[in-house]
Amino acid sequence: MFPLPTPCHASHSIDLREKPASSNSLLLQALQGTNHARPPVWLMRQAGRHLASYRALRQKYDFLEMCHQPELIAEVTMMPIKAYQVDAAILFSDILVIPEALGLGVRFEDRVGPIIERPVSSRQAVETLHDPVDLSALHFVQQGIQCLKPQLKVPLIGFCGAPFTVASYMVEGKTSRDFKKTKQWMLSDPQGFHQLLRKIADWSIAYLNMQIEAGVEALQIFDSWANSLAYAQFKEFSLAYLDLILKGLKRSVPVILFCRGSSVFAPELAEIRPAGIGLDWNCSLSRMRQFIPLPTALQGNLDPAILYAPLPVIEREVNRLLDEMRGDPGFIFNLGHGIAPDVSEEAVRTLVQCIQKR
Ligand code: 1CP
Repeated sequence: MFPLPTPCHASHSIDLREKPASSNSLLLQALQGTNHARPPVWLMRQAGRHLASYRALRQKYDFLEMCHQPELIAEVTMMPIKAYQVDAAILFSDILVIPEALGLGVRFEDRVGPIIERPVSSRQAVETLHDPVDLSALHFVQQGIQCLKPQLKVPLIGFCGAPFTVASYMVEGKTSRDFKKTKQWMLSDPQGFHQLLRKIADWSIAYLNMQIEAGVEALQIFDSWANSLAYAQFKEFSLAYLDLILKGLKRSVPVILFCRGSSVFAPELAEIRPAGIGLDWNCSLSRMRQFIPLPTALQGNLDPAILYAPLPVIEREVNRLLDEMRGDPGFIFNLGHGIAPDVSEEAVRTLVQCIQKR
């Protein structure tokens, strides 16, 4: 319907003998706990609606249509790199491409959010979901990564949703406030709910391995709704599957675990030995460091609402966090959650420059 940007023929242009330009990047060093320069900075949801360039492109395409086009994946992923020179790129995609690949019918409605047309609500329904033997329904992601790699000089972070968070959308059919259906199922038929989580974890492992093969240099797993779980529920229904995913990855690519509620669950997350943990803004990062020793990287954790503040306040708060984590070789500057869609680009630029001029 609309003309696509110049098609990319990435598979022809990658020189596999060449070491990636980003192999000694700040991000990858911080993920090994060995960065002695300034901390790297990237921001969750950096490739999204707060960018005017994104909103302009979005006028022409439906969101999922954008996720399906390798050239558009590359174009949007590059937008925050061009706008702010952040130290890492995050793949433009969504955690709900897995339910889509499972055939549940996913669409995104403006001002509503994601809708799953055929939610999953029983053990019988889980049994009909296919195993990840054929990933062709996700090949656009692989092609997007291949398209991006030759243009990128900073590491590319691939991602997926944590099984619990993805399950909550598959069960509720939309964004939920109380996770009533999810919790009712979890509590009344834990074994059936475990089958669902296991199926999503198997898909996530296959999907992340595909991203690794295609060239991502780090991964982040988003457990955006972990904060709805009680402590024991978190261990049984979320952490166990994060562990399964970490153990299922074919090659050792550093993985950052981010969950809302991480200030409560971080010590448990550290036990499964990810390369890094993304912290929400409720905790003090330097205090967290006392419980989570190096080389585990700590990522975060500026309150995303600080981006609404006057520019000098943004600078003050960024400097405060930089001072707090000064000299920590495993610190990655980020927000405690994603950038809100109505934040100004000037605010984001102020934040990034404040870190990069240190
Ligand atoms: O209307 C639009 O233009 C779509 C807005 C949008 C964008 C830009 C959505 C819809 N998803 C994305 C991209 C996206 N999603 C990225 C890549 C870009 C980047 O981070 O820079 C990533 C990593 C995600 C991950 C994602 N999707 C999460 C986990 C992260 C988080 O914020 O907690 C979740 C929960 C989703 C689901 C989702 N996708 C989009 C919406 C509106 C939602 C629902 C959020 C909710 O339920 O509150």
